[in-house]
Amino acid sequence: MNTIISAELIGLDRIVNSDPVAITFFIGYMAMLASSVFFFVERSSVNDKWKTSLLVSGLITGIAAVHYYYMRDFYLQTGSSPTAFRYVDWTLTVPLMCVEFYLLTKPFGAKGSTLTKLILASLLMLVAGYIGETSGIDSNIFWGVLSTLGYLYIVYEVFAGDVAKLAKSSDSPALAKAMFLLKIFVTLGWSIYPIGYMVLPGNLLSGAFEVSSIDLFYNLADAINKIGFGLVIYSVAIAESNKKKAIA
Ligand SMILES: *C/C=C(C)/C=C/C=C(C)/C=C/C1=C(C)CCCC1(C)C
Repeated sequence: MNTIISAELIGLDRIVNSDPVAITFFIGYMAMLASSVFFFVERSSVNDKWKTSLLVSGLITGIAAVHYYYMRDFYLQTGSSPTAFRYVDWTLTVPLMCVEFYLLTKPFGAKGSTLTKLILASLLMLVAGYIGETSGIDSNIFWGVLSTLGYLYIVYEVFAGDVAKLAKSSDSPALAKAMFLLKIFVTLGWSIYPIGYMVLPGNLLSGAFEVSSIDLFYNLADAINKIGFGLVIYSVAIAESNKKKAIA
């Protein structure tokens, strides 16, 4: 009993003493939860065609909320990075983000094989990243490079592969806008993760930041990419749904 109470107190102490990592876990949890409620409730204000997209957005932030709840706790109790929870979260949510990219171009003829390629690339990225974070100082650059190959493949798909070609062949201004933002999210938003990874001991930015700041990078990036991109999908869905209403 006593140990539980004191562990709680240490945790609260961290937040009260404004440990930025602890605070971002806490805010991240709330923000993911609130976003899920928002995306689920807003499903009723968009066209049928867009309901699945909003459902997937809500699932992404919902799954993240559950993981943030545990990551926050893990960090408060141990003071170290919740790497395993982090990668379980990403292994579920990154493929769902690929589903989101696919759903955007599906009305314009996207094929299932494109989705399969995106998911395989994301799995390479995450499995290599996890091994890199847990295998120690000597090999994390090697695994980081391997992981980056998976990441670059996704960037290629969005800029020049099937996803890009389909978007070009459609004449929907809403899709064009969403594609433009998707490119920004995948290049700028997603690149925050490998920068965070580089603060690991033995990697390129090691020493420039504290090791614990890896979670600052990851938490910031998660908020931008999961909530931010969900809002992009939401705004496209609303715009397209209103257009349909105006015609009818
Ligand atoms: C919601 C979670 C998302 C969008 C997570 C994305 C994660 C990445 C883009 C991670 C990329 C990495 C590299 C490109 C190299 C180093 C290892 C990783 C896994 C941090």
